[in-house]
Amino acid sequence: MSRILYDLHGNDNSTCPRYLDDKHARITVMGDSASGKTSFILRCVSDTFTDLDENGFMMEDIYHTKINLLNLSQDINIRYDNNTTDNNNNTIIHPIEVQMLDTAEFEIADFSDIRNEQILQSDAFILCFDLTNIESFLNLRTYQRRIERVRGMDDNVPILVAGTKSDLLMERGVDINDIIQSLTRFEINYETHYFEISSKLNINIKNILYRTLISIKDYKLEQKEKEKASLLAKDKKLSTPSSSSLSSSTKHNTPRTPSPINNINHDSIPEEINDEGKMLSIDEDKNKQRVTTKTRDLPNNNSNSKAKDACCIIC
Ligand SMILES: Nc1nc2c(ncn2[C@@H]2O[C@H](COP(=O)(O)OP(=O)(O)OP(=O)(O)O)[C@@H](O)[C@H]2O)c(=O)[nH]1
Ligand SMILES: [Mg+2]
Repeated sequence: MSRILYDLHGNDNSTCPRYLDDKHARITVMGDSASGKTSFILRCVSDTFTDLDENGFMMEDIYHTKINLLNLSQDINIRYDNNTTDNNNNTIIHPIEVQMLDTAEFEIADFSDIRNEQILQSDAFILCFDLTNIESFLNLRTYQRRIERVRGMDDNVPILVAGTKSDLLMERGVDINDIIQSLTRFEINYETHYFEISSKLNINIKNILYRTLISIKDYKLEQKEKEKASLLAKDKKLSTPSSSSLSSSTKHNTPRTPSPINNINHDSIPEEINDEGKMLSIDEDKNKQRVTTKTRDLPNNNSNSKAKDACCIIC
């Protein structure tokens, strides 16, 4: 399998902690096969819907788009409170470069490094299930557990849930009360982090995208505050009388506390999932599926810019 990871940006900010990068957002879309992931992403980035055939299956892609949060909020009639201002107190609204990773369905035993790396590099996750397919709903917890195991239980990385194909009203197979109950159990806020969407009819697509980007903003802010607090605490400790013998240069050379994001011990990721408490039945003996990867050009793009410079109607 070829590597498919989020793009690094210019000026080699790959070493920059994710919480300092407020111009880019990386969203990983997960869910069972045929749960509507690719259709959702294509609606987000190019405002199109194509009835995808089997050729669309099992491909992992990264799609790019630019989104202006203010425009997006106006489209869905939500007041956008932007607290980012320049020196003259003017509001700064820069478009956010959004990357959306379309993952292939993964097996419960798939602990490949590449998958873990994808999870670590993400700023948010959207878990898709098909409202007409109960199994895809029951499998949601698997994806959430995988994220928790790789990123740690105390990482509040945004996880949103999309119930897809909401236009297929007559075929709906998942009860709303079951959804509320399960999400509450998984500590996912049903009111703010759950959306019933239709990529076909373009229902709630902008709403879930907006909520995801706002959640990313809040999450990065929270990370920044945590980092600041930890540095202050360190400084305070160093300036106590017991440490007065330290020279000032020693203090300034104090290494930065590693970001919680970068401070994950890969060795601590267990070899297998213990699924106590999971509400789903998964065939653990299924053969691991091969994942193929490919970068797919978006419709309406310049010939050599691929998905990268796509600018959707949302901008
Ligand atoms: N009616 C309806 N059909 C949809 C919608 N979204 C996706 N579909 C159809 O559902 C099927 C699966 O959609 P995909 O977007 O390919 O699903 P996927 O999750 O990317 O599937 P894999 O790539 O196999 O993991 C396709 O036939 C889509 O046309 C929707 O909102 N409404
Ligand atoms: Mg797909």
